[in-house]
Amino acid sequence: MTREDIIKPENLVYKRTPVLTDATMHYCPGCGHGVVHRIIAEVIEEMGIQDNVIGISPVGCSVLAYNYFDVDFVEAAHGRAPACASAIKRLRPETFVFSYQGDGDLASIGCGEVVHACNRGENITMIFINNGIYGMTGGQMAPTTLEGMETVTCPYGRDPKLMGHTMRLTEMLAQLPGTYYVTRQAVYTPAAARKCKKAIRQAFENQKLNKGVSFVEVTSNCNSGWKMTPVQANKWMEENTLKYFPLGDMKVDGKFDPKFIERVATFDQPNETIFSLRKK
Ligand SMILES: Cc1ncc(C[n+]2csc(CCOP(=O)(O)OP(=O)(O)O)c2C)c(N)n1
Ligand code: SF4
Ligand SMILES: [Mg+2]
Repeated sequence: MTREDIIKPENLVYKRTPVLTDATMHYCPGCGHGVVHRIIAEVIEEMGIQDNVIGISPVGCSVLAYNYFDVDFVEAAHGRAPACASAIKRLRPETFVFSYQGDGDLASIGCGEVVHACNRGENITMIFINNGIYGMTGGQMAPTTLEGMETVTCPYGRDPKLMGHTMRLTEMLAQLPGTYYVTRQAVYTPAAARKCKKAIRQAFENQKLNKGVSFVEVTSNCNSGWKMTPVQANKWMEENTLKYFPLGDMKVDGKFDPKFIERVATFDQPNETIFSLRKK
């Protein structure tokens, strides 16, 4: 096949979705944020709702998300995206509203906001990027940092006696009656990204039903904060993070997944939470 044949429109196998702008993303190579942005944009394009979507961007590495999506956007103060999203959806119920937050934003400073928005059962889509660290500010410990994991604020590894346990916030939210769909996905392989896209599509489609929050956690890496190459970070995530934050649905159509119920029943076994990630 010649170059001319390859570039014919009928042979096109990949194109950039028009829901992403031409702005160059500032994310580190290998970071999950860019992949998730693309997935969300593709879902918006495929659902034909570009003119009827309002996104809420957080404070964190994805603070500039509003520059990358060609849809209406509001920037919320740190942790406040669920409150902003709730108000916007109530005022404009005909729009598809989604919040986008990191783990420092959602699980730390915004922990109260997200719990109450989920408890109220707001009819919105929430996207939660859990990379186990505060990426933007230089790699401080987040509630989701694994036990034993080193960060700049726990350089000897997170000690649960001093710093609390690694928080599985998504599992907590699934138990609130206001959540209708709760799932944990990842984007570290093409297969995982495809599954994640299905979940994000579902989370947007659910807004048509007006049944409550659709919450998608995407377990991701922060290769810069973790001081690893992108390949090392994805391997590390698979070997460590996914053991504590396993992928899969927790709640679908307002009902618990049986595997999720089994898993939650083991949470009182303290040994399950002990990791030995220290490098020494
Ligand atoms: C009220 C307030 N407190 C603290 C900060 C500083 N700050 C900016 S981003 C951030 C953490 C971001 O981490 P995360 O939400 O996990 O996003 P990531 O960069 O990892 O994607 C913090 C603490 C701020 N901007 N505003
Ligand atoms: S610092 Fe971490 S979260 Fe931020 S863009 Fe880089 S890899 Fe992604
Ligand atoms: Mg983070």
